[in-house]
Amino acid sequence: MFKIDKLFNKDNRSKWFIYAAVIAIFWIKMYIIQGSIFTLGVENANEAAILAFNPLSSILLLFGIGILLAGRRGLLVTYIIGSVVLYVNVLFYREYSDFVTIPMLGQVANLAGLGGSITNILSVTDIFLFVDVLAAVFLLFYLKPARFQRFMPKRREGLVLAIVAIPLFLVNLAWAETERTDLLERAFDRNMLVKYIGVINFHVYDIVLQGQTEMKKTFADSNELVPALNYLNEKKSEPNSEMTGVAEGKNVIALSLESTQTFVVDNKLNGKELTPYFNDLKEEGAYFSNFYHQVKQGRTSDSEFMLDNSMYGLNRGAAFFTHSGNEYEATPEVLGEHGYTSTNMHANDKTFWNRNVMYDSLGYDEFYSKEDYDVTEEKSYGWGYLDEYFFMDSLDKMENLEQPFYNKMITLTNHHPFTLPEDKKYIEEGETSSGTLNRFFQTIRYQDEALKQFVEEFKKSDLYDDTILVIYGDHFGISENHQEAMGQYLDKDINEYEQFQLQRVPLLMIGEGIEPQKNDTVGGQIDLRPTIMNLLGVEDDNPVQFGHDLFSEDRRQMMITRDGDFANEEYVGVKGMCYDRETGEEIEEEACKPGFETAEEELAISDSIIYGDLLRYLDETEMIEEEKDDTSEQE
Ligand code: GP9
Ligand code: MN
Repeated sequence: MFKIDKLFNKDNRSKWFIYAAVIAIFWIKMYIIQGSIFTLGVENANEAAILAFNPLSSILLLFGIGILLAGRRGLLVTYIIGSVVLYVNVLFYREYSDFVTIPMLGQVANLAGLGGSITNILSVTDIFLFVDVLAAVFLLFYLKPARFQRFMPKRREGLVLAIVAIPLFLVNLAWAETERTDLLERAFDRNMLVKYIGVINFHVYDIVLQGQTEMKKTFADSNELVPALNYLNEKKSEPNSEMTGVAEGKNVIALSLESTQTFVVDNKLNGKELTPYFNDLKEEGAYFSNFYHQVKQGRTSDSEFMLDNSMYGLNRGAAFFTHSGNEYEATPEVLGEHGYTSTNMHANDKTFWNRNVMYDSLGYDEFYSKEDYDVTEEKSYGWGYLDEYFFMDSLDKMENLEQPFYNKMITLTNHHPFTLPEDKKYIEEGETSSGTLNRFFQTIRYQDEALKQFVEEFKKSDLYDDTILVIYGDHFGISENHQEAMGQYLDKDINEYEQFQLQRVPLLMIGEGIEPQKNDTVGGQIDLRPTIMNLLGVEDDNPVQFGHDLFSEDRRQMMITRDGDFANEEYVGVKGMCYDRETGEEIEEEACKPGFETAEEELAISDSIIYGDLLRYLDETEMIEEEKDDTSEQE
């Protein structure tokens, strides 16, 4: 029978005391590291409390496993391992402002090879991070006080600790979700994850994620690429030959406008245009009015993924995070073979969306992130560096790039929650029932002003004649939670069809050889790569692309969303319903059946490539297929 007296008898009392002390010391150490060595951007008291609480579950898990496996010795070993893991992260953070992930372990090895600069990231005070470990070793092996000699944790106590860690972690997670919904699924940023679940739990999460990815990869084989290649071959369309090479050898700027939807173009608030500059600018190039974003949880990063790969992002999580270790044959790589330099410019933390890692996988030469911009408090607001300064600095950087270049630029200010300093509000707030939408009008107007400054300066620079500018919206800014307010602004009921049409984002291409035109073809971000490559006249021999040149006359007019909805020339299919694309009238579901089927098939094929990391088999598969073709021709 369970005896409560026994549990708290003298021996056990001192045992519980030691347990509590060991856990508390490690907890304090982690708290200090997370709070004062890492800069995690704690924004309010709730976040500070989460940060203080999050070490606990991981400590219990770690020590619990140690004790379960090897009793007292196990506790000591896991204490040391935990301390070393924390310290490796400290060093890594000082060098890279990032946390270690499994795919990045190679970089940890680099740390050791830093030679002279290793001294820059070591600090004398780091010794304090090991005072506890030294004290424990001293106590256990030198002083050997009787009380410690009697401290013999039982293995089943380890099991209890590890089990208790689980509900504690769930509490931690639920608490974190009060700040960020779908934290683990969306995994925006490692800094953010560590802020909410702590650095050790983050490693557990990373290991699980990596395990899942590896499993899927391991079970994939090269044969799986064949149906994908056949499908893509069947759907292939010829690009517009008149546009082939009109921008040969030119620089490309792909400019991603944050949260910019097509409904703002040529639209007004209280008689004032929301995007006066863009409205005029679009008359100078090819403007696409039925161009949709196709992103899911990876948001901006999904749009980048599609731009550079012409493959769909994933339905869950961001491929930038989950599949940064895959083999790709992306735009930067292909253009690199044609003498292009590829760069990214985005004045946010480089770890956001795992960009620092993914850009390497995609073959970019350089990433200019927050640390490369002159980010000061006066020039920042909300999400950070204000667009006008971002543009100005970026132009300077661009002027020094080796040409020809392919440069992606990503704006930031027009991001939820859409706030601005007073003196940057060039129009009044809206008056709908949604504060978010009301403020969005102002940030959109601000972005347009920043764009004006940039393009006008850019036109004066030497670069202008040698560059094509591709401006596109990355995704929606106003979610369906604001339908009612949107209805008030647009003066119509927002049903499923209207909501779908609100997912259109502007696309404008400007440059010599691109005739000004309004193009109504139905397309999406997946089509950007083949369109750009055709303009440059670059033979892009990666057959694994789902997009079709937007200028092509005989292209398949079809845009598929990550939810399996679609728009084609005639219909819009949303959540099983079918609408006439132009009138918005609801029609027989039957009419959309083929569209839904294609959407499902295409997404599944794209997923199979990413989950199976199938591009690694591309060369070998193509060779086998060619040989087969040759032999069948001879027969
Ligand atoms: C952050 C920026 C915005 O770097 O790309 O990200 P989002 O939330 O729009 O995906
Ligand atoms: Mn975005």
